[in-house]
Amino acid sequence: MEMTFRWFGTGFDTVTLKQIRQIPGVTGVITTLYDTEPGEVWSRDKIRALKKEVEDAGLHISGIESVNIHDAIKVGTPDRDLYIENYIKTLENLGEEDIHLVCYNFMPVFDWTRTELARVRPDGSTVLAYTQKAIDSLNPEEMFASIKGDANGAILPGWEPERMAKIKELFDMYKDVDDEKLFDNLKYFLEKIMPVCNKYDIKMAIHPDDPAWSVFGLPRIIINLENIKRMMSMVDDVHNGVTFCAGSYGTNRANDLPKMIRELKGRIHFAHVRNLKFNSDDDFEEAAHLSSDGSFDMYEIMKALYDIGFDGPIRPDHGRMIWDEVAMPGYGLYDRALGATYLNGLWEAIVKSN
Ligand code: DNO
Repeated sequence: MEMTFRWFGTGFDTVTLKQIRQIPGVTGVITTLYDTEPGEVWSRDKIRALKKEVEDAGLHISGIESVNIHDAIKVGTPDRDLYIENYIKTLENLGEEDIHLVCYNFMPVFDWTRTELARVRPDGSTVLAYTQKAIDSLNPEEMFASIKGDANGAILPGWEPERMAKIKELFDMYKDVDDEKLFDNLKYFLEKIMPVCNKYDIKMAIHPDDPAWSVFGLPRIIINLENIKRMMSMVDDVHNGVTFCAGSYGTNRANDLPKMIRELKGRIHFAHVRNLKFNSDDDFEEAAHLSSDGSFDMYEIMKALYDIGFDGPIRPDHGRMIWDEVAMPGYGLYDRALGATYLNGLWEAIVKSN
């Protein structure tokens, strides 16, 4: 396992590479070209410059999160082949630059969904939170406006204002797409990209839908073990794997996280490890990473990763906003650094007791 940290790039992230370098045990970053649009080819020059910047800071790129998928591919419109070709070119360029892990998602319209970006917890920290009641009383077109006031000026991944401005159009595009269609379109995409992934040994790691159920009536497929198994077997290649995101799969309390990890042995290429605190089955908030602050047993999650011989990157996930930090919700420095340190501590104890 390698402990890593998500970094959005200079100009987009309040956290610097120097700060990341000083978190004990963190050796790599998970990053992206944040100013590219889905469907665009990532040039080798831009990838190389990003790599150099990271390496000059004494770190390395452990993976990309995300190379986003154009809606034409998810919807399956006639122009999807063009965007798949562009995706393949981007993968080639990443492969040529020795980058071998790509996290992506196949969520329609919205990426992850939260109804609050700054819920206040008893200790005065603020966290991302979700309550189904709020979704049920909201028109999807108002979703972005309802949360953006708490974004601390940051552009949230998946919630880019240009995208949100086209929200009506987006919903319209997906009106005939159900779960089956989405599975078909994912299969079509994966079949086309597997040759280049094999050539360059690029591990594709699909991120789960968050929350792990349908929101606003949109189809959502990467939500549980059964569906992941279906996804893996429809294109049975080790490069077609998953990002095991504890906080996303964990939104559905029927998902047994350690059991899922054990069953996905060999196909988890990347792990996001964080905790959630449930107030009811459909109201949760993103607690500190520590087990006792939330509802998950973080030791059991790390132990399951250890037991399957997981050797990919792990990153702490959304952190609380603490110590008066002003940053992108979920992506400040302090609480994620505490998370990394805690997860490293669990890992060391597990290693030594085995
Ligand atoms: C939220 C993230 C997601 C994730 C994408 C992957 O904080 O976990 O935005 O990066 O879904 O494509």
